[in-house]
Amino acid sequence: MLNKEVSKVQAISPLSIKERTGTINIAEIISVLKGEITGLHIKQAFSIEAADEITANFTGNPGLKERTDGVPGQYIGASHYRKDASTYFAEAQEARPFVDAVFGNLLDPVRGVFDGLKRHLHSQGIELRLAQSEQGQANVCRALCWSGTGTYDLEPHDDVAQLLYGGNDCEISAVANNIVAALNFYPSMPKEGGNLRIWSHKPTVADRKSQGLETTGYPYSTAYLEPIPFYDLHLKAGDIALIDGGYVHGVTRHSINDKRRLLLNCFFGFAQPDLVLWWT
Ligand SMILES: O=C(O)CCC(=O)C(=O)O
Ligand SMILES: [Fe+2]
Repeated sequence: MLNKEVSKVQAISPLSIKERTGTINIAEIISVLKGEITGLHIKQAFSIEAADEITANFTGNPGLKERTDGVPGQYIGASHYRKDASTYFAEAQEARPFVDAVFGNLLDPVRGVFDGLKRHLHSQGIELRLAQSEQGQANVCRALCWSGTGTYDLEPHDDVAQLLYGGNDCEISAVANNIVAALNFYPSMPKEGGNLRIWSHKPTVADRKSQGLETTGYPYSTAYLEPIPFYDLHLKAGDIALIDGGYVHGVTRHSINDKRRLLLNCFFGFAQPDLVLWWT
């Protein structure tokens, strides 16, 4: 007999994927924020020289830490996942010099997207800013290497549930009512595997509850995802992926003997009709 938790039919939400080579543009970013594009993959979006320098700066960074929150990986920066606002913002503040050091003397390409989007939204009467609290301000990005040892480097999850963990004292929790855009830059990628897999499913609060993932959105089981179609973004160093983080997504396994899989990640979305917040 089927397990009660996975016996109901998961709603299929169609994916709208766009893949091309070039430079990311503001219209596409807005399309993701509006829910018109689920996954945007820009190939060769930033230079290999910048990618290599970021990778070298990550490897030698004194702020590089092992994650201890149940998600296997190494990181520089702060993750709000499973943290209250004061802990998250204090950690972000502390990690700032190390995040800056990831870019060294480079023009920071993540900051470039932030600045471009900020200018555009400003002209529409919408403010874009880093999320903040009395303890400090979010960083523009965090740098991460996943180290899962099962089927996935990073288990299937959504990026919305985690906004509800810290309660309402955190201003980013309001974004959970809207689209949470996840912006990823890939400075180093293995030859095989490490795909960003997006499932055709955007879990509701009730879906998450049925899986016991109300405030984490991590990890969705193989049984739960089994009937759902998915699409893999095959990423290379220098690529950018921008996805609707409300859809279940994860990272396929890559060989340990291959190159490091390094990403720079951040999230943004509407907290109010005239306010877009950005955090990590
Ligand atoms: O590593 C990736 O490609 C995806 C990262 C991700 O989903 C996350 O940080 O929430
Ligand atoms: Fe994610």
